[in-house]
Parts: sequence; structure tokens; C-alpha cells
Amino acid sequence: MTARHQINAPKLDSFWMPFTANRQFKAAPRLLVAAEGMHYTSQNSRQVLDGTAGLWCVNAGHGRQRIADAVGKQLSTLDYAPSFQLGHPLAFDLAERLAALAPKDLDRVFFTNSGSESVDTALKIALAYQRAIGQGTRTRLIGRERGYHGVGFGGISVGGIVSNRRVFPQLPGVDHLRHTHDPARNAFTRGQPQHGADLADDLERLVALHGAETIAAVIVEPVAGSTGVLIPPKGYLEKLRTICDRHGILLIFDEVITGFGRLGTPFASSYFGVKPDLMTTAKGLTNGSLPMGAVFASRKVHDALMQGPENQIELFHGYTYSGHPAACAAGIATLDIYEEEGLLTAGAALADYWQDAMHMLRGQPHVTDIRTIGIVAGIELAPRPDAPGARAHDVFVDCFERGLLIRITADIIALSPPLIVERKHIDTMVSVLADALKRAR
Ligand code: PXG
Repeated sequence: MTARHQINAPKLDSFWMPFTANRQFKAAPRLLVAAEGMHYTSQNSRQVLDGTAGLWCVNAGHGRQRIADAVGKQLSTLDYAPSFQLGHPLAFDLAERLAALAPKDLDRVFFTNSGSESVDTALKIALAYQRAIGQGTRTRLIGRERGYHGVGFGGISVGGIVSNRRVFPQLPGVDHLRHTHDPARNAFTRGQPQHGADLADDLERLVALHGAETIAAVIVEPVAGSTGVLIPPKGYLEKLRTICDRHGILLIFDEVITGFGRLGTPFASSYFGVKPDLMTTAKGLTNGSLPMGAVFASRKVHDALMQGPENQIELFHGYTYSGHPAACAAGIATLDIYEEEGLLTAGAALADYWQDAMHMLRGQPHVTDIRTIGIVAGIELAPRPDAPGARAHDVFVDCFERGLLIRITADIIALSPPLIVERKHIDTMVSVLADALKRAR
């Protein structure tokens, strides 16, 4: 441990923590003070193996000097520049780099500062598109049960996690597809489950119910992350694409988690071979180093909005920090690392080892399902009858104290390490988790 890791215990009262049981946390805080490669350093100087790439974002691992240098240099050269009616070269450079990575023709890039902003941006672009092509009655947005699309009002409306929704009013005219989680038929599947492609027909039901001419877009996560790693059944996404095309509905893939190499391909759309009309990203775009998101729009959508007098603003939408110079510098440095180290496809080579290892946890106490794809795993536990979520929380705390960071949602454990993960790290994850499961009540 170096002196720089020794910080005084801070006062914890003022910071109202997001998505956290504040009082429980502050009674027994877990603070991180440094990070390098695959590990965090906790305040009490323990090394903690990062099983979650931060929050699914540090895909190239921690402490990347190249990103820090690029950001520092940019801040001392051009700290801020507006992107409204002005520009700076890095935003154009980064957009070109992203366009080159994107699925063909999905190469017009709108910058945001988070996944939530990317989602709201994509929903607004979809509505603007429909209106621009003379389909102004299409104002309805379709999400999916158990979807997570961030916390803006658009995102929670199309999202399908009840605790994120019940206290807040929703956008009008939103409806939801059924989720695809079917443990009775698909438990312990590696890769895409066999059963459930037909659930895409739920979109036909909503079309029959509401009328296609009222529906602007459908948004889904190709692999649902936050809600516990729900992998699309074989044929499901293809079917959704077909039904959308049949009815003039735009398809939005929320790739905030799946983008930038998580499945062993640059984006999930390349993995599944299904191309959306709009794609939302964030997180891995800057390796989590600075807040930034990007919405990728197809030429069809973009070009439909580039109409009318040339002196007219085409889309009344944007953020003070859209294309922030420091975030762009971080993004470009991140893409350099991804490309030089082959990280956007590294997951493909490691996926078999990863998935074999994760499925070795089958048979450990409480485990009712394990699902894996690319470098992601969801491990579902039977809840304690009297206290849903408590068992996974105990496992989380136990793992952390033994030097492993996992992510939990209700009684589901999610693992999604940085893509620099090595076999020895994977072995450690399995053994720490197995021990924690054995100890769990
Ligand atoms: N869409 C998806 C698919 C996400 O996973 C967002 C949008 C929102 O992104 P921002 O940047 O606004 O947070 C997300 C975020 C977890 C976890 O533990 C997942 C997210 C955020 C925090 C925790 O699964 N995903």
C-alpha cells in the first residue's frame, strides 16, 4: 500500500448515494480509493478483484495512463467548447471512429453524457423521425418487462422494473412486451436459450391492440443486464426485427451494457446479426473514465431528418456537454486501446473458458440458474423466503470482504469483468463465489 491510498475516513452524511440503501451503507461503508488493471484497492488497503468492470463500463481495465494523459492534455489545450452552432475537431474525429466500428449504415452519431440520456435521445429521435416521414400518429413507444433503460422519464417509462417506476408518473402511450425469462425451460443454458423466440410475437399482439399507425419504436436490450442477465432466445431478436419492418416500427437496441466488446464483438447487434435502426451506448465508450454516451442512428433515420431549409435546426435536442472535449479525448484514447489490444473481440476467445468456469457453480447451495454469454454471467439464487434479496446481498458482502466485487440485483448475481480478464482471475472468481455460496444462509 502506498501513502496515497491512506485517506482519512470521510464524513458520509451529505452524499445522497444513488441506487443505494444509504443508511445501511453508511453504517458499514465500503470505500474504494484506487484501481489498477483488474483490481480495486479498498480504503483498508485490500485488493478487490473487479468482477463487474465497475458498473459494466471499465472494459479495458483500470488505471489506463493513456486515457488519463489524453484527458489531461485536452483539458489544458481546450477545456470546453460548445457543440451548438460551433464545434471542435475531436468530436468529429470520435464520431468518425465510432462510425467505422458500427454496423453498416448505423453510422450517424449523437453524443450524450450517459446511458439514460442516450435512451431519451433515441426515443426522441424515433418520434421526430416518424413525424418527419409523415407518420405523426406514431407516438407510442414500446419497451419490455424487466428492461432497464436508465432513469430519465423516457427510460423509466419504457423500462420494466417496477421499483424504478411505481413512484413516478410515466410517459403516456407506452406499452411493454413480455420479458423472455423462462427458467422452467431454459435454466442452465450456455449462450442463447432454445425456448422463447415466439415471445417476439407479443409485438404483433400490441400492434393488434393499439394499431401499427400509433407505434413509433420498440426498445430492448439485446441482452438485458441490470435485471439479471436475460439472454435473448434463439430467433427472438430476428423475429422482432421482422415484425418491426412489417409494421413501420423502428427498432432500438439499448447497447449501454452490451456495446464495446462485452459479447466478444464490438456490439451485440454484430453478435446476433440483427441490425437496429438506432443504438444507444455509453459506459465502455470512455472505459468508464468520463461520462459520455452516444446514440448511433441509421442513415435512413438521420437522412429523413436532414430535410427542410438548410438554416433550420433539424433536431431540437442536445446537451451542454454533448461531445465534451475531455470526454472525446477519453473516447479516442479508449478506442485506441481497444483496437491495439483487440479487446472488442477478446471476449470471443475467452468465452468458452469463462462460461465453463461459471457453469461449474451449478450445484452450489441456493443456485437455481446460471446463464452465460460472451463475458457475462448471471447466477440466480433461490431467495430466502422471509427476505427476498437478502441472500444475494450477504454473498455480495462476503465476496467483497474476501476480495471480489460482484454485482447483485434482487437474488441474481451478475458478473461482467474487464475484458483484460485472465484465466487465473476467472478461477479466483469461481472459488471465492463458491465459498461464499457455501457460507450463505
Ligand atoms: N441502458 C442500459 C441497458 C443500462 O444498463 C442505462 C441505460 C443507463 O445508463 P446511465 O449511464 O444513465 O446509468 C444502463 C445503466 C447494474 C447497473 O448494476 C446497470 C446500469 C447502471 C447502474 C448499475 O446492473 N446500467
